[in-house]
Amino acid sequence: MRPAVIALLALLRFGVVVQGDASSNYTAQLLSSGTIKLGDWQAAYDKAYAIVQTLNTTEKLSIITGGSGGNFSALDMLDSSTNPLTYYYVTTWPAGGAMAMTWDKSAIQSQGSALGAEFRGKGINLAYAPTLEPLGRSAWCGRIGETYGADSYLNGAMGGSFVKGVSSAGVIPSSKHFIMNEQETNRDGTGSGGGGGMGGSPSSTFSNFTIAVR
Ligand SMILES: *[C@@H]1O[C@H](CO)[C@@H](O)[C@H](O)[C@H]1NC(C)=O
Ligand SMILES: *[C@@H]1O[C@H](CO)[C@@H](O)[C@H](O)[C@H]1NC(C)=O
Ligand SMILES: *[C@@H]1O[C@H](CO)[C@@H](O)[C@H](O)[C@H]1NC(C)=O
Ligand SMILES: CC(=O)N[C@H]1CO[C@H](CO)[C@@H](O)[C@@H]1O
Repeated sequence: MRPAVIALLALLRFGVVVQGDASSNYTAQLLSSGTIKLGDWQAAYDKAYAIVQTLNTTEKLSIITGGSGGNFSALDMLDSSTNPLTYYYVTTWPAGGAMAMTWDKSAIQSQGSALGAEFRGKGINLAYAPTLEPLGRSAWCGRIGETYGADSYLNGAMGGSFVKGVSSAGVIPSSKHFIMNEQETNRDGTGSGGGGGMGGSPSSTFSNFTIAVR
């Protein structure tokens, strides 16, 4: 998800809290007081702040309940990393495992851009892609081929290229799955759709995924 979108949603949620509780100004304490440095997120915060100033209460409520408001279009999300799921007449792109074997980051970025264009063409602005987990720490996991392989650095490098491609098409990439989602056992029982298995990934999995986020 783009930083500006996350900042906007956070701002709206905290903003609603502030109005209900004047004794604690969360906006000032957490974000705009200068106490906490936002770093790379400062520009996103400023953009989100500017948009929120243009919204009335009805529009704010619409956005935090999943709708549109002002110039902000509601998030319309859909799987997957290889095609806009459930649509006919769209391309089915090669899976991550096959793409990783090319060792070609620019090919993966082009794939991300082309996939993003197909999502965009369907009016979808957030794609559940790329797939970086499971890494295959559990041999029982059935969907390792969707990722770029069992190496977290490789997944970070390839996933990062894919993210750039999807973003360039004007679609928000949402890397998946949950961190340490390494097995499918009882997956459907979680109701989350993202899988709840905790396979015990080493910390390097997490640290190296930050490459894709950056
Ligand atoms: C909260 O902080 C903002 C930004 O500093 C300020 O504009 C607003 O008046 C404050 N609200 C309250 C209830 O103190
Ligand atoms: C908020 O803005 C929307 C769209 O501009 C408008 O339709 C609506 O009437 C406004 N609501 C209020 C409470 O002012
Ligand atoms: C909303 O979008 C319109 C059309 O692109 C633009 O003219 C206007 O400045 C935008 N408003 C805000 C608050 O961004
Ligand atoms: C490129 C990068 O960030 N590599 C890191 C991957 O994770 C290991 C273990 O945490 C780090 O030592 C590497 O620096």
